[in-house]
Amino acid sequence: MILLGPPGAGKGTQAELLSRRWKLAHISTGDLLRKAVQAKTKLGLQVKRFIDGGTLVPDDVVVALIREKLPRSGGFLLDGFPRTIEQAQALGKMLDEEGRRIDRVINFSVDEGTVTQRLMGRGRSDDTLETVRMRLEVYRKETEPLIVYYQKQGKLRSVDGSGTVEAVSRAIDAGLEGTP
Ligand code: B4P
Repeated sequence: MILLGPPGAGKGTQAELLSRRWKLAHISTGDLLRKAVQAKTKLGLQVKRFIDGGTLVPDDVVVALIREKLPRSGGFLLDGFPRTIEQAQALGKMLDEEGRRIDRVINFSVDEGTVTQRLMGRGRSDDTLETVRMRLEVYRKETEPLIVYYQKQGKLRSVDGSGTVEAVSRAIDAGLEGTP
């Protein structure tokens, strides 16, 4: 399963709940990249400026990270990946080679005012107003086209992400009904 949506849409929040309920491995590229930055690993030093500036880490770096972290068997939940068409194509190819596939893509629709307010309230180091604006612009340009990409594959379920954590969780459950 993939969670798709603008920054601050609640992907990370719902991923925690979903991965527990559906017993899926939870892979958050944002968390993995932030941990690498904190630990000052080679990867961390390479990606810090992208995260701090609110732009995307280059596709080849993130795809290599996913290749390393994707469990070889069992279900998984991707939170914050893919974020570009190139990343989605690389993921599709990777899974095809292993005879696996993405079953569902949950798209969180939330307006920009709401996500900005949430992120400003969180106060992570990349949650400044300037960076949030940049992340939203990058989302519109690079990530939003994935909605149509997965819609065409018949995998997309859109949920209203603007309610409470519980309301969004219920909307996801309803959207997943009938999922094999
Ligand atoms: P991410 O870590 O993916 O961060 P995000 O999009 O800001 O957060 P998310 O949508 O998960 O929101 P959350 O649940 O935390 O990315 C950070 C950076 O990493 C990117 O800018 C980029 O540089 C890099 N990166 C990551 N993946 C990449 C990729 N694939 N390619 C390239 N670069 C990549 O919720 C936000 C806040 O809202 C929280 O405080 C939460 O408590 C609150 N909240 C959540 N749901 C709520 C609700 N229903 N009501 C009220 N508040 C809510």
